[in-house]
Amino acid sequence: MVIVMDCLFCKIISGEIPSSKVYEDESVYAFLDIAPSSIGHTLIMPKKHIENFNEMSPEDAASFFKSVNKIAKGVEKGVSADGSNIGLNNGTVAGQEVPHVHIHLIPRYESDGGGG
Ligand code: DGP
Repeated sequence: MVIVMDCLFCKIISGEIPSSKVYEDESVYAFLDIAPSSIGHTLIMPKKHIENFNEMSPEDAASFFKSVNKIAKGVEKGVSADGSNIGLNNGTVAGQEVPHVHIHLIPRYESDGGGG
């Protein structure tokens, strides 16, 4: 596994910076966003340091999205969500603030009014 010690999310993976862990296996780490857009807003990232989606190999992307699929279903069920927004800010110009690729899983609820 590649850990880059000046990377905020690598520090979260290593435990140097605490986080509210949602899920972890040998290749993926998921944790609650510090500034949640909804209850259960979860960030899902590969443990391997990859700055953005374009730098992922097709094999790593396929494996990562398999994990995202599993975690999204688990989180939605766990927080009794009615749906979710699943997104990835790819590059600074797209709003990516942390240069370690991650998915935003934002649970949505009938009571939140729906829509964007
Ligand atoms: P993005 O803009 O797509 O790079 O999203 C970065 C997200 O990371 C943003 O929603 C806030 C979250 N975040 C930033 N720093 C921390 C932190 O130290 N802990 C946690 N749990 N989340 C963080």
